[in-house]
Amino acid sequence: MNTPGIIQLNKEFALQHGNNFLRFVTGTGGIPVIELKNNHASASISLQGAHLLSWRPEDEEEVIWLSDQAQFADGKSVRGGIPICWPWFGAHESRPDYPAHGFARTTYWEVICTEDLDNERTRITFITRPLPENEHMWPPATSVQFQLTVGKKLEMELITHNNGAAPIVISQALHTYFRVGDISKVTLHGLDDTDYLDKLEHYRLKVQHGPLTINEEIDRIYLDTIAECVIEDRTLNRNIVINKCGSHSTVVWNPWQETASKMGDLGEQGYRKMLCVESSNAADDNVTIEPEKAHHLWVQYQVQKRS
Ligand code: TA6
Repeated sequence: MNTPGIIQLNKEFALQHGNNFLRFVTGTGGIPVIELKNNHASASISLQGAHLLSWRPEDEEEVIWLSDQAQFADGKSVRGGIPICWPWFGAHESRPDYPAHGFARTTYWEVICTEDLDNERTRITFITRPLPENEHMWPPATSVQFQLTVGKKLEMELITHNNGAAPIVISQALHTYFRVGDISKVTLHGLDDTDYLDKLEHYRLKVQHGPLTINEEIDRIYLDTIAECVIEDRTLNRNIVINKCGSHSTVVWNPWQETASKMGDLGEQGYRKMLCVESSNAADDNVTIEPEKAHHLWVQYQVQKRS
């Protein structure tokens, strides 16, 4: 975006209160980025994809992993952060030529509101509208809004409205790349006894027994689960607690070394430092939205020190 565009965004939506701020800057590749700080956290969000790139609660290390090989360019998805997969998750059901994980992560989102909530939390509301290059892929008569609240906790809400006269069906995910100290010293809790589809074995149905440790490639859709998940990180000595609503599936992904090396933008050792735990509506958890109704996918993260 050109400088006048950034100046205009700052005029309309910048916030400043003492040392706390929200401002728009030109990020890598010329993509506009929001930088913000309040009493409890700092964050940055790219307007392409309304893609959160960083969330750092006060006195805490970065929580979100971003690849050092991430590419920032128009229409390119960013490896890391929190991509919004919408209005479908994974490959499109009937159109293999459509982009994986939908188009929301590579399209521009407009800011419609920024709010300073008592210096404790900062809220940004985004919408995205059909554009000539993607309108053929939109579910008919649909609008979508994304609300991000940054503070001690990170809260996100992805709201899909059906404004039409017929039901619509979507799938989606907040494809969060969590930053971990060392994947071999991480345990994921919350999915014990849960059925999952193993993408690495042609979506074979299996059952999780006990907590999850990761020492090889993993790509799973856990089914029929609304459970809180906890990433126990013994290196960074913290737990990341994940809560959600409006989602009955959870995706867990780490490409491990070999697959990562083929991806080109994950970096040599990146897989050691990340774990995707995605609050989703995936597989049989597709969502049908009736006319004049909306679906809310709500997610909240918080960090707790391990004792
Ligand atoms: O959410 C897991 C997954 O669907 C994996 O199968 C893996 O391919 C990953 O997402 C990344 O997808 P992307 O399109 O960003 O390369």
